Amino acid sequence: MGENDSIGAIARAVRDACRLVVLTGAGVSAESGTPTFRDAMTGLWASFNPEQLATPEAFDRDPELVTRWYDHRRLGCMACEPNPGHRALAELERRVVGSGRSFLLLTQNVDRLHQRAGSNAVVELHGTIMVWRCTKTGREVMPPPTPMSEYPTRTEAGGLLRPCVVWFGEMLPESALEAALSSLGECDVFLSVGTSALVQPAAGFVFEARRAGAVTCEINPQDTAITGWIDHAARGPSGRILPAIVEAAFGDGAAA
Ligand code: BV8
Repeated sequence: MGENDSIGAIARAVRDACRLVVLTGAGVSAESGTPTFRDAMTGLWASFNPEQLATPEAFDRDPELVTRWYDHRRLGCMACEPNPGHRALAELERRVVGSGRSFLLLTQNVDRLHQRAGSNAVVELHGTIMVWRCTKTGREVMPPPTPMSEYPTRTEAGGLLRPCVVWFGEMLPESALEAALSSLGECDVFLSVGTSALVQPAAGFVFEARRAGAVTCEINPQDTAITGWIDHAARGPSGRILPAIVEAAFGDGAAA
């Protein structure tokens, strides 16, 4: 199936969907230049394995290093802008919800670019790098767009500030997982965008969607761990493919 055929098939699916669930990963932010999970390992971070930094044990072992890494990524995300892929997903939500159908965007990303692009129905499966909390009281703060004053950052309560992200080995927020699983259990179209589908439990969401009888679609420049369970795969960057899908589904030349 050529790229245009896949775009047409996915456009017809999302146009006719009654309950559309979208899952995104770091790839949807790649064209925004956000220091993704692995890119953030360039330069100063080249000698560290991300999975060794994104764990509670790493923070306990070296809070200064982990705080520096997350503050570096936080400021990097703030300096980036949503790309046409983020904006197309916000338009898709408006179109689906505007015609009385249900839409939910499940993101593994922590950069809040979906919200900055205008998406409202967003579930942050892995939390966000923009909010930090005290390790002692759990009190949350949104640090300003300037580097932290000290590494690690002590709180008045005598704890340390940590990012409100889900580290490897930590449970996902119960409300987020509940919202995701209940929407997957009744969706009729599932669209995976920009994820390698290697991180659990999000990697298993395609199976929940298939169990519900959904049509499954994927947008990614390359095959992923779930491509074998995908009905329609469009190969290319989401910043180009997503706007083409929304145009084909709802534009003047809407998919027949
Ligand atoms: C949990 C926040 C209970 C932090 C992140 C079952 C089996 C095996 C392992 C496990 C399991 N259950 C749990 C685990 C352990 C672990 C896990 O999955 N490990 C993996 C490595 C095997 N999971 C957990 O610990 C989860 N907790 O399940 O609790 C439990 C715990 C322990 C044991 C049992 C049960 C918590 C996981 C959350 C981790 N936190 N983020 C931070 O950001 O620092 S995950 C982190 O990785 C990011 O969220 C990021 O999203 C994710 C990486 O995945 P992707 O988003 O897919 O990004 P990736 O770079 O891999 O791929 C990008 C894709 O984009 C590629 O396909 C590329 O081709 C494509 N792309 C590139 N350019 C573009 C593009 N696509 C479109 N357009 C483009 N332009």
